Amino acid sequence: MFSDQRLADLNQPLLAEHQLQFQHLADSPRLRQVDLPGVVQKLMDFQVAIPSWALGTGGTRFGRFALGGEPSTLEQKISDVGILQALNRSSNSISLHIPWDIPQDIPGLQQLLKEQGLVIDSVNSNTFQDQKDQPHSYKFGSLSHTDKAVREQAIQHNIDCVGYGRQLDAKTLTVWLADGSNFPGQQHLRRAFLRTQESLAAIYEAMPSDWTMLVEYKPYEPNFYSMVIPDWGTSLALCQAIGQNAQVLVDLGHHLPNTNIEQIVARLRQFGRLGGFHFNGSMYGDDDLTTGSIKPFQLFLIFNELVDSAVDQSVPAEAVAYMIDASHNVKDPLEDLLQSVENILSAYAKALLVDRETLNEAQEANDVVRAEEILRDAFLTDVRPLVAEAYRQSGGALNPIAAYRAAGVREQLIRQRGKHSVSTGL
Ligand code: LRH
Ligand code: MN
Ligand code: MN
Repeated sequence: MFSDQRLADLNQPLLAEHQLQFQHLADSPRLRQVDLPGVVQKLMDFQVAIPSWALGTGGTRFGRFALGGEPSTLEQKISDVGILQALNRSSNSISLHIPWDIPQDIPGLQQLLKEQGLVIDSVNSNTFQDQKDQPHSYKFGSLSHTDKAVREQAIQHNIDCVGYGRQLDAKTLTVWLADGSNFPGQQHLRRAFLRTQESLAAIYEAMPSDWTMLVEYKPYEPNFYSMVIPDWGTSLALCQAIGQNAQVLVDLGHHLPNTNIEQIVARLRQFGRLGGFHFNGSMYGDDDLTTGSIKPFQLFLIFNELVDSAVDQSVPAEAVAYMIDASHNVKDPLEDLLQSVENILSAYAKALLVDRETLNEAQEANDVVRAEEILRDAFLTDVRPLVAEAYRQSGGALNPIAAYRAAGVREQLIRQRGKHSVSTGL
């Protein structure tokens, strides 16, 4: 859909203005000390995975308003991520959700992934819904269930997910559990934790040694009295009990209001247990809004911790898996994902502009205002020319959303797939 020539044609009218803006930024006295080509290179290297379940219009329990042209097969989902990747060159991987995306034609999928320059980064298990023909129900939990037979079924499902992932060269299993209780007394809190730990350990044992298990936490929903893994402390304790390749996954929407997420990120980096992110925007809770749409300063502060810990020799070097987990019901999902990626890159760019040496000095001297102003200087910089330059240098569109609209992508997808195609997902 987007050949190099097509992208060059779409970029052409925007090029002169872009160059002016980039130069203006490069000439700013505050940034003269900064290695801007180095920053652009870091942005070009940064990749964020796209979840297969965010490519269709999200619904709420009250309803769903289909947009049309939604992908209904794994092949179509890969092709949609290919469109994003062609435009921003920053979304080169896909996260699968089993059983919504059971891979069938493995050689065909491998070929398609290769053509689009994509990889499968992780597989997510699903023990929060009962599947057709499944002998046991997850109504009262899965890995934490009181009945061993239910736990074994859930363990086996996770092992099967690893099997599917291996066929497509994924190396990460993400586990999010809906397990918990709705009423006081319903569940024995310690025993539920221990059963979960045992089940996760069994899955971990069955995983190849070069795989990572990401353990996601969430304070409430679908259970409203207690969740078995409600917070990062519980995730961390489970990971520490299981093994070094078990890591904590931070979903930005899975915190109670006003939680200091950047501090959680700093702690997990320090302990060598930050495995990855699910990026999204949150006003109240697990809203799954566009990343950076509600709290851009918080997103910047999270990236500030990531950049700071990356240059600190005392922090364990570890791979962090970046993924978006957002989906809702009023935007075109592909435009929403382009916005999310752009907001993530902007937060990263701003974090890279922080004058870290002066910040350290100000912190050591307890100069509160100076320290805060250093962060504000970086946060308030308009980094859009840097992000656009990263898109351009990596062969993408200077303005991915404008290019998406100018090319009439959604209209084409509706023509190909119809007005009522339905995607699997949340
Ligand atoms: C539920 C949830 C969670 C998982 C996703 C698959 O809250 O959004 O974040 O990662 O479903
Ligand atoms: Mn998530
Ligand atoms: Mn969620």
